[in-house]
Amino acid sequence: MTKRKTLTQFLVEQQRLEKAMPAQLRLLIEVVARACKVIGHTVNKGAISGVLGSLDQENVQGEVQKKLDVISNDILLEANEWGGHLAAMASEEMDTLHPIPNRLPKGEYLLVYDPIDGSSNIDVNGIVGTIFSVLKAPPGTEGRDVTEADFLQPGREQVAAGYAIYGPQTVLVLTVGTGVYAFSLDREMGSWVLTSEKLTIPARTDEFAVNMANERHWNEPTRRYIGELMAGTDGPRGRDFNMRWMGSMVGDVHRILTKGGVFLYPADTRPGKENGKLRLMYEGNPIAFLIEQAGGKAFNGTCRILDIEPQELHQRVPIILGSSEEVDRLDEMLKDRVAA
Ligand code: AHM
Ligand code: MG
Repeated sequence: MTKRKTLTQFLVEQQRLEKAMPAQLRLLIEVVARACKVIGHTVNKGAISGVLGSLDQENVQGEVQKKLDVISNDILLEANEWGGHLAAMASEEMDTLHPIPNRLPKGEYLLVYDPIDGSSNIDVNGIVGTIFSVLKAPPGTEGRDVTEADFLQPGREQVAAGYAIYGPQTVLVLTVGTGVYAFSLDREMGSWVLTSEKLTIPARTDEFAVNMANERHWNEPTRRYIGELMAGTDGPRGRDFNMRWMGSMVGDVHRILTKGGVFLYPADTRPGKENGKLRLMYEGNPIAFLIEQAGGKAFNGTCRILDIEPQELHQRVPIILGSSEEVDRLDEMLKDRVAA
C-alpha cells in the first residue's frame, strides 16, 4: 500500500521547500486541523450525544443558533487560545472579536472562522463544514489590545485559508498560497493524509449551484444569466446545464473544486439581502482564496472578492465563484447593465 503524506509532513515540507510558511503558521494550522477533527467527531455522533437541534438564542446576525454552532465555536476557541500563535479570533457565532487573554502567550496571527457552515443541514444529516481564514495582525499590534479594525484587511492579505467538510468522508482542504491541497481524515490512524494535490477547477463547466427560490429577487442580468443556463440546448448557450444546491457552501464549493461548476449567492432586492446572505470575512474571503488558488474566479458582481476593503467584521457579500468561463460571462452581463 502506498504510504501517504500526513498533514504534518506536508506542512514541514512546505516550510522547508517553498519557504512559504513560518513555523508559527504551521503550528497554527495544525491546531485548527486538530479542532476540526474534534468537530467532525462531534457532528458524527449527532443524536447519540444530544448535539442536534437549536438553542433558544440568536447570533449577532439574528439567526437562531444551533447547538452545534455554539459547541463547534467553543472547540475552536479552546483549541486555539493557549497555543501562543494568535493575537485574537473572530467568528460568525461571536458578536465581536475574542482576544487571547493576557495570562496566555500571544502570537502574530488573527484567526477568523465559521464553525459550522450550512447549519440548516445539521439536523437532517446533510453536509456541513468549518471554514477558516488566517491573517497577520497588523504591525504595531504587539503590546496593545487587538481591535476589530485590525481584522478588516482585504482577503488578498490572507496567509492561509481552508475548510473541513464533514460528509461521507471528512476532508480538510487547505491553501497557504501555493495551490490547494486536500487531506482526508484517516479515522483509524487519527491523522489527516494528503489525498489530492494542486486541485484545479476547469474553466468550462456544465453545472451551477444557486438557490432558485430567490430568483424573483435578483437583478435582471443575474436572472437572464441563470435563464440562459436553464434554457439549455434550446437557449443561447446551446448546451444543457445541471443544477446542484446543497444548502451548504462548503459542500457546493467542494464539488466545484473536485469537478468544476459555478456557485452564486447573489445580491437581491429584499431589505437586508442587498449584499446576499454570506459573510465576507469568514465565508467569502477564505473560499475565494481557495478558488483563485485552484485557477477559478471569485467576484461580488463588481470586483474581485479578495480586493474588497472590509468595513465590518460581519458584513455580507454577494458571491459568484467557480469555473472562470461562467464567472466571466456573468461579469460581462453585469458590466453591460452598468454601462447601459
Ligand atoms: P450558515 O453559515 O448560517 O450555515 O449560512 C451559510 C449557508 C451556506 O452554507 C449556504 O450556501 C447557504 O447558507 C444556504 O442558504 P439558503 O438557506 O438560501 O439555501
Ligand atoms: Mg454558520
